[in-house]
Amino acid sequence: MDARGLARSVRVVGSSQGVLALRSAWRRRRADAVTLPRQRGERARVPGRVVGAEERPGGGMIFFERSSLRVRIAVGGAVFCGWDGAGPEPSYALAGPAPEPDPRAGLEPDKDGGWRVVSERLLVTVSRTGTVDVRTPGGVLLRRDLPPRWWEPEPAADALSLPGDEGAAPPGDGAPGARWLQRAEVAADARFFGLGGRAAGARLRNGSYRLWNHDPGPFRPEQDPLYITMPVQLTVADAGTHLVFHDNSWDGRVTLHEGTEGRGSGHDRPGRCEVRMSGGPLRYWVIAGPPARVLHGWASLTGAPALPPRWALGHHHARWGFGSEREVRRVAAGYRERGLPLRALHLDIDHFRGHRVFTVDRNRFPDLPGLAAELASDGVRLVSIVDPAVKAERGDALYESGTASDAFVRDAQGREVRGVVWPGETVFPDFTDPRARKWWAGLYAERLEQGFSGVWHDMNEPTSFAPFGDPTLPRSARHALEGRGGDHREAHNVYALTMAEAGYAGLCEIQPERRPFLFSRSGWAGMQRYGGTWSGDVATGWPGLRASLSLVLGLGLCGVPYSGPDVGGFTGSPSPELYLRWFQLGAYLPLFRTHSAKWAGRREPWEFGPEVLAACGAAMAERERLMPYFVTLAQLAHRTGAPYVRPVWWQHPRDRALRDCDDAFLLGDALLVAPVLEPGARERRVRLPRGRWYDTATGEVFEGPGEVRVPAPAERIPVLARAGAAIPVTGPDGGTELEVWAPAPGRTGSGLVIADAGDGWEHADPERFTVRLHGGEPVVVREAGGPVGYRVRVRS
Ligand code: NBV
Repeated sequence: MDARGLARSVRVVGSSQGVLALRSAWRRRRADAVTLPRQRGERARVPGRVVGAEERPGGGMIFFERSSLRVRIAVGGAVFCGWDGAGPEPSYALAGPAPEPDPRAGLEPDKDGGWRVVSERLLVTVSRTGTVDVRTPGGVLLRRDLPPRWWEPEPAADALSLPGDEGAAPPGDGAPGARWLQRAEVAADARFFGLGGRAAGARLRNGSYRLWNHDPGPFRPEQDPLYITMPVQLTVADAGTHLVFHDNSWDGRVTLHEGTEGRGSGHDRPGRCEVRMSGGPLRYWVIAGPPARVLHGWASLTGAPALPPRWALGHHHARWGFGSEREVRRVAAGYRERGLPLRALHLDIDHFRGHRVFTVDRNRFPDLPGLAAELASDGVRLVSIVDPAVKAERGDALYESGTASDAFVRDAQGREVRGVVWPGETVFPDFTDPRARKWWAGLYAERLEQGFSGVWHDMNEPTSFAPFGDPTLPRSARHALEGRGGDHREAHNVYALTMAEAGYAGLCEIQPERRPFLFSRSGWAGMQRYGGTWSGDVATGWPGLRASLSLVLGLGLCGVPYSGPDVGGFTGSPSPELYLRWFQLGAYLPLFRTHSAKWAGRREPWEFGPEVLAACGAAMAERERLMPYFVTLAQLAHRTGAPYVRPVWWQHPRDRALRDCDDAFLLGDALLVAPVLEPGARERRVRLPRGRWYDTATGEVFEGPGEVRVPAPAERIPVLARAGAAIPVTGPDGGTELEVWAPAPGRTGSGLVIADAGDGWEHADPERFTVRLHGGEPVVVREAGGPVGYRVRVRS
């Protein structure tokens, strides 16, 4: 949060907070100045020349004069490179132990004294000075990592890794070790995606992106970084698609420069990418292949995306400042009376007693379990916000129990680190400590007893209000880091990830028969194992609407498939038109939630006039109709890592025009959604991937690839269906039916249904269908044989 944000929060929670925040910011500055090693001189180091190599499982260890490089190809094809003795573990990103090395990948001498590791899917060559090339088996270059450079603090630590050092833990005692830089080159035509949630994406333009989770306050698209940063880059080029993940949670920066092509002159300038880290290990993974395979590989490495319960795929409504049970009932009734299918209501910090997490203000919310039961009978769940900061006050039950469990972050002198958040002076659980996680996990029982069905983690970058400097914990604050010990410089970016781990474990343990519903504002690589995320405080305005889509697309490509914006934006009052266009986009995103700040205008669909209400009603009805499709997409994301919301180049990454298009998206394989992102538009251009597409509203046929104009009246945004698609939808009788779009002549189509029970862990078998033309009419056949089992509705 910046000064503006602080000023606003001070207005909300009182000026005494401002004084506390000022004191805390000074304390933070002093603690860091006293504790963190002052920068003396630095000595630069490069690997030097190769001096030897040894075969190791999945590849080998290559020794240089002043460093070593472990190259290891895993079963499944992911390549691991670790410099200076860094191994794949320990890692907060990996879902479990590092994947087994591929026994078929071997080390061989290469030309000019270099080495190479050859596997079925990739060829890795290491030059005698430490340049690492990753190529397709056909020899096409995907990326070239130039020899890294380290800067060791003086007097130089003995960072030279000797033979036998493999697997040594990265610096974990809080010493930064060396900062480092690695430059890479990619194809001149390559486009970059990823790096977590970046509002200006989804395609990342030239520039520098910081890796440090941050609460920017209400943000506009040009603001960076935001709440979720990740050293995960996806590069898409004619040569192929690949993901590179630098497994390092320290503060860093990625600088990207797209290349330029010499148009046949042979003078291509490669795309460049530079990663700088302020400490921690230099180790990275590369996963290559078509986009779907890359995301599958990423999910295999870092974990399957959590499966939300079915209700979480419906419409949610939230507001900071419902303020009372009465207001919650009024809003729920507003939806009910208008026949608008609402699935969840979210209670923000105003339902806490004095903003204290895991409490209830009983004056304003006297009977939450009763309210929850009443809403549940209408199919509406309650979701609770959960902030990590705990009011630091003797006698406070949560504070006392956390203290008894020694759960809070301490400074180098062993004193509790205090910050300032909504309840006033607060302490922060150290989620990198397994004991603290266990303690925290148990607290979710209280939320479930209050009748909540899910949780919404906020303020977990972590944010501590500060009128100056970084609004987080001191960089010198100590963390357990699973027993290795270290400080906030290493723990900061994984704070929310480990909080999510605790919350998820708690919910699983307390309600083992239910799927936890959890989404978190901040996070890091691997967060999808525990749940999703949302846009955070996206500023209301047309740029914010566009940013909403960028965030969802970009996060999906980092393996986090479940997310969505604050529909209508967090701040201010959107015009009816902006609200409607946001709502129409939201209806096709995994998390479909209206939300806003306490000081912002209303976000209920009926607050914007009858036309907007009618169009919002239509969008909500369509969302409900598509529910079986969303359930299938959630299952697919869980099983394969493929995001629900995919860039339009997903199946055609070599189509350069598609690569540059980020104003539309594919929802699964079957639908292409083209939101209206500009005021006044009543039609829009849509760039189509190859094949035949139908405007689902008019039935008009379009042939891709190419750009077409599609009507976009106020009542709806353009949605196109792929020819041959069989889409599971809710039929008029409430049962699932297959909506079928005829394949183009001479072609076939397909469909998939994964009909899960909506909650619980029972495995549902995928049902696959083929669509063929017979006498000009589409016919659906179950691939496993037997009757189709669903009513078929032909739409074209
Ligand atoms: O808890 C209040 C808000 C919440 O509504 C929002 O969604 C979060 O992103 N929260 C941030 C804290 C304060 C924001 C100024």
